Amino acid sequence: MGYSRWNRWWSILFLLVPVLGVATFAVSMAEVGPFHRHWLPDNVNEFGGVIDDLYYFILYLTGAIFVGTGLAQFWFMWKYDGGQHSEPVKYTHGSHTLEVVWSILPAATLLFIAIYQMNAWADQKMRRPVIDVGSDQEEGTADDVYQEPLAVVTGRQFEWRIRYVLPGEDGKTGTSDDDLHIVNDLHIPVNEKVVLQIESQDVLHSFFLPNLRVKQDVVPGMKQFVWFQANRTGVYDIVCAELCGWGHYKMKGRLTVESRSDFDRWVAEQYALQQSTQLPMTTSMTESE
Ligand SMILES: [Cu+2]
Repeated sequence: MGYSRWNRWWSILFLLVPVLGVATFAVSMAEVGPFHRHWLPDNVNEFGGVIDDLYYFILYLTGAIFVGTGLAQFWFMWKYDGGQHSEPVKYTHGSHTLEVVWSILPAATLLFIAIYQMNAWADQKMRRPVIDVGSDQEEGTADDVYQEPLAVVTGRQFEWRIRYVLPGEDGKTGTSDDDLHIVNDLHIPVNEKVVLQIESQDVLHSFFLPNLRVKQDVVPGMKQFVWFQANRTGVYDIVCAELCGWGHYKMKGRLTVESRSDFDRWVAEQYALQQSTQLPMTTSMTESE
């Protein structure tokens, strides 16, 4: 096969892919130049650091292996350049030792990550905040009393329906006429543990709060909970992270983290608004009948 100038261009082009890929990562992480603010959004969740640590740990590990194998590959191509070596290729039957080594090393690495992340998984997905450990004084047992969800968030094509579970005038939750219904606009108090109940009305969605490092698939028929503690006020995104139909791209909501007093005021305002918009409708309906 002829060793033409084109081969050199092609190899440079292919070499640019991993080089530019790694450079993009490095520049984005450094938050400079055109990639400023292209890396992870600010973490405002008290419990979100563990997710970031895990993410960076896996990124550095896989990054180092990627760069290492890339360099090794480049070195072999350069060392055994077909243009410089005219003798025919010698095929060997492989190495049993090498096979064992490169099977065991990745397996051990994956097993290590699986064990290393267990606590993060349990904290994020299993240890739902408990307000009372019960008579046995031990958390994680059957008599635990869980913190009630602040709101039920229902994903449906293509919006997030939010129902605040309020005690209302009778002081009891569960009487549905007390509840506050909102679409795509979730407000939560800052510096408090918040539990949300997540449901789907139709298909698979994924409730994703990037700034809180919360991402949970929303499965129809399942009752699921997410929890977090926001530590900075502000307005953040709620997005759907599971392709759920043609309008998936617009399934966005807004999360407002505010002080407890602002939150209480907002709830009262929205509740009053809900009552005032519902009453005339009811009246006109009865009049027309
Ligand atoms: Cu969706």
